[in-house]
Amino acid sequence: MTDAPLDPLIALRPWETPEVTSWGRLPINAVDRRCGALPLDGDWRFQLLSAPDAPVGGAVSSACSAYVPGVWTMQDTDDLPRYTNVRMPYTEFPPQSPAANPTGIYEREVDIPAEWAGRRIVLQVGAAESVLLVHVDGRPVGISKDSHLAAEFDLTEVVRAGERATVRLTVVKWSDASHIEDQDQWWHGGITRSVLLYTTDPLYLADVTVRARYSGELQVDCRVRHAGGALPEGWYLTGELDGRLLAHDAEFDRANAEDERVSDFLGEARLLTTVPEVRTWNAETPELYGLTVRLHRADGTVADTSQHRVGFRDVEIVGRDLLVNGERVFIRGVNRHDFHPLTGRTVSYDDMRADLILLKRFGFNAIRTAHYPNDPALYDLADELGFYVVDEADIESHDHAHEIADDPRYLNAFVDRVSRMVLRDKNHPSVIIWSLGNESDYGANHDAAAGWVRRHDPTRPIQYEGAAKLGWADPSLASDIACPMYAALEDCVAHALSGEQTKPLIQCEYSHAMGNSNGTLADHWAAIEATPGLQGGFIWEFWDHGILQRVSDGRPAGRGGAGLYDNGVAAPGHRWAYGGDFGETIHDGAFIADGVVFPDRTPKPAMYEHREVAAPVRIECFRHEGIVVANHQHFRGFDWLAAVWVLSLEDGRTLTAPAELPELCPGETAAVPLPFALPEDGGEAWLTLRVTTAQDLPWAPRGTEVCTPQVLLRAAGVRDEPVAAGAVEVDDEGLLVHPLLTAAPALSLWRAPTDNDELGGMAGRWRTWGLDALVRKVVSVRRDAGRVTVTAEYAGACGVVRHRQVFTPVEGGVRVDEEAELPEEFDDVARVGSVFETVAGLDLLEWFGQGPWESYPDRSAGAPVGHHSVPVDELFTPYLRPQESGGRHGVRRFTLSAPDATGLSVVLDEPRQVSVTRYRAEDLTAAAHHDELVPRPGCVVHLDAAHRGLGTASCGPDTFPSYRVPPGVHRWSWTLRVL
Ligand code: IPT
Repeated sequence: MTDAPLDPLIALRPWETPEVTSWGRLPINAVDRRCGALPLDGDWRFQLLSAPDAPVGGAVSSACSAYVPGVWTMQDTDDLPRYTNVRMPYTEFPPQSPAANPTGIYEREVDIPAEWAGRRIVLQVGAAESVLLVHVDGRPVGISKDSHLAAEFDLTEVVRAGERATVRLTVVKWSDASHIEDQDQWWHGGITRSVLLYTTDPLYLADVTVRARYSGELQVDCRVRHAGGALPEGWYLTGELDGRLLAHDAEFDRANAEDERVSDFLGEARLLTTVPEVRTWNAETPELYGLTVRLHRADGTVADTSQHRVGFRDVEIVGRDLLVNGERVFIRGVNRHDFHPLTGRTVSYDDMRADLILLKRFGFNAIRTAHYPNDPALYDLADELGFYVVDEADIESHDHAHEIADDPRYLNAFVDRVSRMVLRDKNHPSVIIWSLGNESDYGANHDAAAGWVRRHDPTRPIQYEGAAKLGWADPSLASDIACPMYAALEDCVAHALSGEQTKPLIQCEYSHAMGNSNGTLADHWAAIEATPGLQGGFIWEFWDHGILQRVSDGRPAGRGGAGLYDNGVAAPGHRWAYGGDFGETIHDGAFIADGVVFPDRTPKPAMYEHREVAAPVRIECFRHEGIVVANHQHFRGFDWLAAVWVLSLEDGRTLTAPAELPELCPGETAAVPLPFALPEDGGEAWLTLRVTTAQDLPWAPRGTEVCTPQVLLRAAGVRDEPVAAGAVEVDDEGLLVHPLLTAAPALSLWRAPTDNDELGGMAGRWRTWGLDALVRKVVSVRRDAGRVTVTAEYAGACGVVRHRQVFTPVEGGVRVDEEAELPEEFDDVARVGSVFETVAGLDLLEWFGQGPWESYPDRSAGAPVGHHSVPVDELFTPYLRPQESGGRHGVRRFTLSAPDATGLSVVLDEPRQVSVTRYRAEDLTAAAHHDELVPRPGCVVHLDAAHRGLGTASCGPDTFPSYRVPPGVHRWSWTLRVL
């Protein structure tokens, strides 16, 4: 230890003092100072201490540096990321922290511009987790907590223009605040958002509050201050909205005047206008106006300016409906964390923009900022691209929720976090709901925060799941929305039908996207759209938070890993790390990989399912007067869309014709004539409307696919395979011998458990039943005029499946009729079907059925029926933890071929679940990470008579009973031919 007197900021031990939320920090506000500021991002000298009160090793040496903004946990320090969900990664109770408490000292010099002389100078730290201590030239300046909002400190009296100052930012990782930042994500430490210095005139805009109504009324409330204390005489404000001058609210001015313009040191003024024929804002047509507020000195010169983008819109709850501009809008939302596989919690503007663009392209219109306020740029993008935002305060006390919710020591922190979020984000039209946080039980601290919001911003509703769960209709609770998480669909529908509903029902989390998941999403949306009172929800979640990790030394690749991934897969020598991969002993494994996109933002197949359930254009049905097309938007027609008709015939033909979308208002339908004379022959016929963007949009170039609604025009005829002369070769074990098969068709009841299967408990039951290791015993092989009947038994641990295969020679191949009888014990299995393996070289799958993306019985709405063609290596979806993957639903027939067009074809008796991959189910079951998989040279082909739905049981409801595989007799048949 040094003999130096203890630093006062350290002596206070603010990391164990929840009452202290800040010291010396300026009030947050909605005046954007990013433009024209002096950026301080870049490499800072850095030292990582073992504890906040450990001695700093002399001058912080320049030998070691850290990049700002960035988390040190991803920058080659020995403090690595760790992942826990609910539980804290240490045992200390709130407000205590562990003695081993990594603390980063960031230091750099800053040259204060000479022209800033006489001006006010402010340091802004965009975000630091979890306690920030600021020193300038060794003098204590301030403290801040609240890891996802900026902290500002007035340096006017601390630095001198034209001179150099040394800024030191000390960031303590674990604190009393960590107990209320216990969100389900990686634990990091560092400065995660930009640091900057800005300057203002001593006379400055302290805050601007914009209220822009659907009616076109605009009210702008401004607060003015002077650094010297007393305001100078004669200041005044002007405002301009896209060239239109705002008027002063005379009444407001008069009231203020009587009050001596509020006070000596706080000036207030209100500007007004009404825009006739205003272009209103909503997520479909996010119209924005530019507002400039100017603060003038008495001589008319401008002392300060504030720019805002204004969206005119109303949000209100009427009855049990949440209305935007009077419309009951559907909330097609996703929960989005700040995440990047190389930089952890630091995300760039381009990254945020890419996130939102992708979401727009897949039909999302809403974001919950799970579980903390996001970077200011995200809200700008949401305003601009069109998203409804549930803005959530940085409060999750999950592990100690009950204690903290009523703990008065944390009262200040709750109100501080919620109020600071509201003060910063209140002017964004995208923000339609304030959220008090996540998973923190419900207590007086929440009510205090809600009270602050209701007084300060009566224009938006509040939601909080922890309150709502105590009674979806209870008016006394802090939540205006019934916002459950993972509620059973039948409970939601029952509530809406009960007559008891008083609040909009919008699930804050639903359809948990872990691994191969999001089963029953289409069923949810069918119910939501059909049931007044249900308004949607937020899928959990956007990201798979896999960190790019070097396999050689187990460290995060960090910023050097740029480009070391593609299409959802990490480059050789790397993998996507999840909980436990950095040597943590307490962790929650792959539960961190539960998003609809891979860690590199590659969309998972579930995204296509969402895109279709959100389709703005629907085909309702096919009637004698034509195809009935519907507009499923809330505010606009189809003029932004183009379309083409595609007719897919079973015989292989695909016909196209231009489509004219009818002029329809939201909610309207119209019949359009059938674009084709349906050919007499050709078998099963499907008509698809391929809808694309008609022009370049901020989020999609012209021609981007928006949806592909579809209707069946003609059902399949009876498929007949007449017996032909010839023989089928079957060996003494009853196994088919075929030149293109390396493993004969056998019965399969096992799939590599999905995360839902594992965490939902199904996989455990299947293992207990022995379905992963069934023992086949041939019972009889009967040959009868070219036809061979094989009976076998597959024995599990507590039951035997009888299986019969009848091999019949048919024209050019063999028909296989199969029957499996499952004992009552096996009352819910993964699949019943055939599995076989092919020779190497058959690398292209072409099929008629649903596709082209992966689809499953309860997740197939996004995969239209048609002719699809995908290389075998691209059929597999590289879920982070290997599991059942790559299935295609509703397959009628397929070929597997080599480049010289040799290969095999299979025709199925009915649309079936088929998968063709390089992996056996046991290969997938045995691997923990995708990079451990070794592809087999041939193909592993599954044809399923029945395949269990995916559901969402890793967190939430299982698939519906109708998508489960019952015991008893299953029959299926298929015909195999050589091409
Ligand atoms: C819920 C959390 O709010 C969210 O952060 C995440 O953990 C999600 O579940 C699961 O991935 S809480 C859960 C205990 C229902």
